[in-house]
Amino acid sequence: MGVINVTPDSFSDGSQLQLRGSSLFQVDIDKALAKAECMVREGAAFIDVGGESTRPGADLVSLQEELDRVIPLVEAIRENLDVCISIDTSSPQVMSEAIKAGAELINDIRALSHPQAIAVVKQSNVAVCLMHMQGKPSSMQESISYENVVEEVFTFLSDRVQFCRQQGIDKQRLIVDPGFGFGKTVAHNYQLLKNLSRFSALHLPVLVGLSRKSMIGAVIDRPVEQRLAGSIAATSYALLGGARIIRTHDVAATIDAIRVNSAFSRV
Ligand code: 8Y7
Repeated sequence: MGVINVTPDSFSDGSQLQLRGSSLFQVDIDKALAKAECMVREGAAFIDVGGESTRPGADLVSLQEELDRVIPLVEAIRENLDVCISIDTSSPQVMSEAIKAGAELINDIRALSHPQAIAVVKQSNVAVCLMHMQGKPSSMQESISYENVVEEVFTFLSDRVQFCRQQGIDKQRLIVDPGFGFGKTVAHNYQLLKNLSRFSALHLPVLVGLSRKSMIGAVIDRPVEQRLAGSIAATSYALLGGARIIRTHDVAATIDAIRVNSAFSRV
């Protein structure tokens, strides 16, 4: 899953997608589409389009702004590329508009916690990625507390899966994600990575996002643009632990890691 963030403060690529000479943030559709095209050529099966920055302490984005950022890009990808479009949002209106524009996967870091989100999912046949987060993006790294992070994340995901199933969402439409970096210390993140196979008890595909995250930066002491090798190392452990979808900013290198893991797993 290749990531395309269309946020002005995205730490890894948003600023590069800003239109030259405009003071207001506007998405450069041609650039974003070219980037998506490149990721598809490199082997991405999904493109994850996000317009809300979830960095700790990031500004809240208005509904209209989020729609303006993501919907034209979803449409452009739908018209030009043969790839599954994932929409990274927690807003039911954005989900609904993105589905109309061609999105087939809802990637909700808030695991459908908005009261109207489940209705949107029910009225469609899109897949949903349910992710664990402790707290909310603005303050999630401030007061982190777990007795047993692996079991608490497992129970949360298990409950959200049960909720979706009770609402009539087919199991085949669900994906789970432990949410690396979302209200977790570096140690919690590595405990989750080491015990990722625990989540196979949910009998659903596991998605992980490790790419360039601070859990990588914290151990190698490098800025975001120098975290590829560290991210690939972590990705290999995740694959060994049963991860089925890897959310990444670096598709080509991640595909290589997946191929090496497949060869390793086959013998
Ligand atoms: C994840 C994610 C981000 C993740 C899923 C970043 C939107 C932060 N991380 N979605 N989103 N899983 N499902 O560093 O780990 O890319 S944003």
